[in-house]
Amino acid sequence: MAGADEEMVLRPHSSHWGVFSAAWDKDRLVVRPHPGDPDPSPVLHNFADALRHKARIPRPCVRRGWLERGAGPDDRRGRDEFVPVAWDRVLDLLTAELTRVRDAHGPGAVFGGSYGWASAGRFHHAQAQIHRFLNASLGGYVRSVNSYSAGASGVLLPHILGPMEAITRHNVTWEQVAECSDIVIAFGGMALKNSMVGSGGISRHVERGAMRSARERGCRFILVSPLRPDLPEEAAADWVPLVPGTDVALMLGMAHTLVTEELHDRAFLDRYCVGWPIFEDYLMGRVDGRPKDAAWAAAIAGVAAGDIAALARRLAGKRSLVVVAHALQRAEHGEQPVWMGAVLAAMLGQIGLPGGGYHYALGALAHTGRRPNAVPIPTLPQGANGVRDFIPVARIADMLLNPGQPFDYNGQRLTYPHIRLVYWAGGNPFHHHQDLNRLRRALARVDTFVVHESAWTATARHADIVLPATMTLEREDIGAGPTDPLMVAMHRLAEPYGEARDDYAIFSALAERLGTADAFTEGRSAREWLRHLYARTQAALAAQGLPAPDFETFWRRGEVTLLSVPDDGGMLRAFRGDPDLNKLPTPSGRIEIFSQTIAGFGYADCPGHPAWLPPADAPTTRHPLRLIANQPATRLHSQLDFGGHSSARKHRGREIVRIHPADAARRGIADGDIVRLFNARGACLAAASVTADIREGVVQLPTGAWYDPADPEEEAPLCVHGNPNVLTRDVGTSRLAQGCTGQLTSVELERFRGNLPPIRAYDPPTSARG
Ligand code: PGD
Repeated sequence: MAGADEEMVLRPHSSHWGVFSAAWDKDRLVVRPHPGDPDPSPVLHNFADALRHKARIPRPCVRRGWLERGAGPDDRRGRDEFVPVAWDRVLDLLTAELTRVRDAHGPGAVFGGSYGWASAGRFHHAQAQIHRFLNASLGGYVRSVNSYSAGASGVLLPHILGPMEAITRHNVTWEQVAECSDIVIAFGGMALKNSMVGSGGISRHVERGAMRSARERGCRFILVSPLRPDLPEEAAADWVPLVPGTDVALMLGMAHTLVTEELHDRAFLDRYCVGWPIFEDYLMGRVDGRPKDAAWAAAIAGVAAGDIAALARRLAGKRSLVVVAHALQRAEHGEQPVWMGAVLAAMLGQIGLPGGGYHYALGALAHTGRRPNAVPIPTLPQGANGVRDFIPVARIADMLLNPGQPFDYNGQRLTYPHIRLVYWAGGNPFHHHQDLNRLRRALARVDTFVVHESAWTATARHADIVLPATMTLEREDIGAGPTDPLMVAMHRLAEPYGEARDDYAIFSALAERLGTADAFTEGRSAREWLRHLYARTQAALAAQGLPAPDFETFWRRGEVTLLSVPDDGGMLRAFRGDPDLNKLPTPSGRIEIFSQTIAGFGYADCPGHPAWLPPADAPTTRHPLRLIANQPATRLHSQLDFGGHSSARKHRGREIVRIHPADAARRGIADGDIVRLFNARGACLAAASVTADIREGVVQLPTGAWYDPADPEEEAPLCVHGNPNVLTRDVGTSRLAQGCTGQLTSVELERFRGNLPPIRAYDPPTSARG
């Protein structure tokens, strides 16, 4: 077999879940991880079957109702047939519609927020492409701010510590954990399924090895999560399976113990923080008569008071690291665990020391715990947006359903614009958004919904105009991430599927028709853009006296090594060294345990210091189970859900829901049974996996199984495949950040007794075959 491999010409490429090379062995695509990767992601195996899968979109399609009756609100979206249309005609139709909307309503009637991860290549980066096109050709668009990943923390952190990047990308590294940490407490864990992913590509998965080395040196890990797999076996963690969404209460109980036993670092709090006395009054119950002691916390978090107090004692006086996962803030009041984690770390006095202190989102992505690149990586300039309106990204359905209505965000009172046309490329809102039945109603309101996609996702099925995009393997690009040391020449590995075109080619053709081609393309072909974007990184490497091969050499070799900044702890280390010279970029220049700015906004759902705020969406008698709808292990989000690795890990075609043996027994559910999860918003099927690795009263169904309505004609159809976003709530984290709250909701679950409906999520829609 080695001989056969040697004959194959392996060509480099990259993905968000790993750098790799691939070659054709007859008609089979063989994928090999980068040889330098110590722990490659198995998700690479989703590629092989994906290229020619029936889910791919071969040609442009237009929804029959839109084609026959024209643009306008229509609840047939997602229910209608599609008509294949030739490229020239569809581009003419779309040009006319873009022109109509722009001329009649202005570019402020176009939503181009178009959230989504798309592919690793930095030139064919769908977000950059669509934003550049809308700026150049329409004069702008309504944008979205922040992300579904870090909606709450992205707004909170600058108020209390500093910019997100400084906390997540230039802070404690995995090397420091391996060498210096005595004890790491991970709220929400650091699951390898999350750190296997880094946007732009990742050449070395180091997390498992770092945790193993730390552990072998004697470092202890504590996992605070309802799910045991949230830390790998290598960490040999002590597991604290708390009630989901109660981390703040548990942290407060620990903080109370630290104060009563005088284990907190008063000198650190005085020198480096503002607002400790105000918070201490709250903590000790001087404000509301309710001390937030371990017994109080135990009743909320479902962890024994003695265990909570013991946790606090274990951390004190050591090189302790407090980690808070992204997942915790993707929930109601998601700002609070991020803030309280920082306060707990401040009380322990280790912030800014090697391997100690606070690291929000360590292990939540491959970007974190690394050293940032000291040279710029390629990015496609997006031009200037002439529209001022924006929404926090997860407020899309609110915006479409409530044009002209006010909403709060980060101290501002804003107004939802009236959107006529939604244009999406490189994202899947029917994967990423909450309460999908509400999203369907919202998208029915617009005049036109345009989607570029490589496969028939539910988002494509709800569009009016579907333009087939190439997938990454079908084009050349440059892969690079902000904290990965390799820049990769992504070679083309396959011809485009059917009539699929690159997003760049589609936007270029539209720009040509709109008379804006020069502004959009600047006269460059895709290959010329790669050369152009490469030149900036090359010049920066040369300026540092480092190897800076010309483009041809880079392309031939397949990669170039970038320069990383030193492992110096970044902003927090410098601040610790001299807090007067190296003030934090907060209003006080210190860590804000109390924020006068946030308090001044007057938001009851986000007061001026971290606090325990009970969730409105608590379990009820009808929906007694807490559902954790987290990131999947078998794919990135919904990408390549039809690929071999993802498909093989389903059961009878359904996504797996994990349930505790006691909860399963109570409902007469056995391992492998098909179950129905339901609440007031919707219902879906999944296959039960009965396991003691989950806290009793909690079920876990990952995101990413493509939405598959049994009968799309229904208002709230059963998803037969297992997309948890039919169940989640579409509300913001708070009036401060308005982040996504998809991580947690309440459900009931029962054995499904009917005939099992077929999975049709990957079948092309009616009339679009061939
Ligand atoms: P992806 O599946 O990555 O999900 O949401 P996101 O929309 O990013 O979607 C990317 C889409 O882009 C895919 O359909 C893919 O086919 C398409 N695509 C890839 N390359 C190209 C290209 O070059 N051109 C075009 N036109 N299309 C392309 C992810 C989002 O989900 C995120 S980041 C998070 S953190 C959230 N997590 C949760 C969660 O934990 N729980 C819930 N309930 N919901 C969540 N939603 C969020």
